[in-house]
Amino acid sequence: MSDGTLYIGQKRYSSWSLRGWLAVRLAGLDVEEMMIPFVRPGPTPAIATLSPNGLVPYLEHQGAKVWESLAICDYCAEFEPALWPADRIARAHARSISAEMHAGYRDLRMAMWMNLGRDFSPHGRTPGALANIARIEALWADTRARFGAGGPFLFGAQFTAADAMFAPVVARFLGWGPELTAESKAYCDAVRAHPLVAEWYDGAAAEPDSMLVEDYETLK
Ligand SMILES: N[C@@H](CCC(=O)N[C@@H](CS)C(=O)NCC(=O)O)C(=O)O
Repeated sequence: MSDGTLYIGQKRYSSWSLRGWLAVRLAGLDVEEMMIPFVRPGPTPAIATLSPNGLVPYLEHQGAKVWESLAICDYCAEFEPALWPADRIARAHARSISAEMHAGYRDLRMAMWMNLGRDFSPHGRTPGALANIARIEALWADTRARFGAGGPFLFGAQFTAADAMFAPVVARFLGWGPELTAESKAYCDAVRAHPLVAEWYDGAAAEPDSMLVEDYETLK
């Protein structure tokens, strides 16, 4: 008997689910994974009626109900404090960049949606998406320069909640191939090689064709 359920969308498409799933797995919570495939046009009725904000990821764990990926990261950090950097100043930075991710980059998200099974390069380079990418690259470079010594992730050797929050951005970059600095590419490669990220990609590849969503398979 597990301690609860993590509700997610298709691994191929659900960028926010990836964040919540990584946090839950990094914290080692013993929860069932329940996938509710998106239907289009949305919202997906089974998700809309289940989760308080009508969205996934949504976590039920030991009586707690947690929605919004950043809140799931914080909840998971109660069980695995290393999800955030131990140092106060690094932790403040990690929370700030994670909150910025959570609240922003809408142009990037609209122009370069996550589809782990497609190579959409060289499309999606709208002015807004490129502006978001420039900001993300600057933020990654600054974070790595200040806190990343000793490992390939944003805060060094430890894959933190901040890396979980940016993992879907990495997936978008790998799928749409925008021009990136060598440093950004190295960070993307490190995230893609993380065993949990690799496990998510494997799960996406194993999803049946019946879960494909035409809207996310074709360029607009
Ligand atoms: N801010 C939310 C965003 C969650 C979100 O937008 N989830 C999308 C999927 S990635 C969703 O559930 N969509 C419902 C639908 O498409 O029917 C979070 O951080 O969890």
